[in-house]
Amino acid sequence: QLYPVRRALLSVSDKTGLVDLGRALAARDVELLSTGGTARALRDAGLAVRDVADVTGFPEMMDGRVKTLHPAVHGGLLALRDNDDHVAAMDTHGIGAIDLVVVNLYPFEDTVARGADYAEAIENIDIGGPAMIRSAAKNHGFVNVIVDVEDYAPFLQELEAHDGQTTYALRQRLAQTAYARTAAYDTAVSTWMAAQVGGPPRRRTFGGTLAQTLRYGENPHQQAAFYTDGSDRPGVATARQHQGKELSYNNINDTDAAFELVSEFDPAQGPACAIIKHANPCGVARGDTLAQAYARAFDCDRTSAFGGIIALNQPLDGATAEEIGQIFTEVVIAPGADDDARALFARKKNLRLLTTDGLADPTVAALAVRQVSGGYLVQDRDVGRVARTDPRVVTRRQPTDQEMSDMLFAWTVAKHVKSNAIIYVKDGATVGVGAGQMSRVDSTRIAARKAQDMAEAMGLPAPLTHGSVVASDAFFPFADGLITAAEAGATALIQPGGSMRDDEVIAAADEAGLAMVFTGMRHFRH
Ligand code: 93A
Repeated sequence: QLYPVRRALLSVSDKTGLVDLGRALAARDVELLSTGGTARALRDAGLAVRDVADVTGFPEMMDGRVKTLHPAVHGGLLALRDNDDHVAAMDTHGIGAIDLVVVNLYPFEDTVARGADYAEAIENIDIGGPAMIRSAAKNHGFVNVIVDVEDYAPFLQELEAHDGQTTYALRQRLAQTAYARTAAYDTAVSTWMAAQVGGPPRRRTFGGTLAQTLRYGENPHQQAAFYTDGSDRPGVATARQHQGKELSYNNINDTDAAFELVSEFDPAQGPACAIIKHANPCGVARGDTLAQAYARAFDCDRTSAFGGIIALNQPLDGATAEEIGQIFTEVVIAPGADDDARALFARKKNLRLLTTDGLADPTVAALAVRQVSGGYLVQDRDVGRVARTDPRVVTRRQPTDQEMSDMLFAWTVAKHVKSNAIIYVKDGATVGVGAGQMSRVDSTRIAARKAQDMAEAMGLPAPLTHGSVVASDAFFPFADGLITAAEAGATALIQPGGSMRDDEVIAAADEAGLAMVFTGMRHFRH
């Protein structure tokens, strides 16, 4: 099971850590073989390297398209060391065994991410690299394959621990990583090609890199891990955590929901805050200051906000941190945090603070993938937006400017609330959220009921739904939901329209003196 590493082939595009690795291998008398640029980098550092061209007897040709695709390489990787026929074939053809392959591939993902043209993308499809990775990984009984720079150090530790040899367990683990890498690489190529071709591809795959093993999943008896897709956009996957214990599965899910929602609110138009519980917002608000935005979001549903996840659209400041610190909060995520805020939070051991480089882009096109048993559902991310002039007024009464602003705010929030979603908003703050109910009228009632509870708890003369506006993520199938909203004190309503009974619903709105607008767009979220 323990096999010595005597000969290594190094061929890397990303030369990070290469020289140190080469030195450490050379110090163990490992012979180094290498391709053009890699050999040059090693030689420049004073290391003895043999060119692969010397081993194959062929020069690198066709702009490097053919460098390592040769039996002298692949025979050396694939030969079973304990098989007499294989060993005889190596002897006959003068093939030397290769015990270690260190390869990282042409940077195809980065090349297409920076918008390279078709020809350049094609030239960055690595063929020889994945071929070597796959050969070496297949023969992991004897051969080691490293595809990640992060694996250099643990590999050298293993050589150290076993006197220049490696264990089967290590080689097997490296092989698994190697196949995941080539699979992800081909996934990137095929995803890019799918976009070039257009339409849903005949086959598609999904890849990811382990970012974190989680303590458990949605529940303690479920194992879980977090995989990232290589995106460098601001979000929960790329955020920096400054304090507090590790994020849990539910924390990551909720933090994502919070940050995506708050990113809808352009900081140029003022501070905004979203508080999330169980993937749904229990308060979203704008304010003159960030602290006020938080306080107003908190006032929507103080009970639910306990242990919530807070996202801000501007860097966290001391005053806001002070407010947030009044109750227990799981996570705060913001595009930065000043020293005052950091110092205040440092005293709260259980609070996690995450910062990002800016907000998420709510307009960026992407695929949303959901698993069902037996497959995946794939759709475009919901980037639908309604501009101020889009909604069509369908009632006798026109909405006021304030009602229109609040309706658009409510509509934006509705996109981030599980259906059936009903959102009451007043002066740029949610005052009632009805989420995830199986009937729309129930969501309408629950949101109003919660607003009533809050009014009682805060000693207000009337619930905040009085004089509010309402957004509904899909049309009202009957007038009952609208009537409930009107009874709760709503004065205007935004919804997609398109029900068979729109006439009834419009008549009920006119009857109650409501202004109502149709967006012609739906925001289901399940
Ligand atoms: O064009 S290739 O697909 N043809 C090959 O035969 C081949 N062999 C290794 N690309 C090939 N490579 C890749 O070259 C490696 O995967 C690595 O990314 C790169 C290293 O080239 P250099 O040593 O010249 O910098």
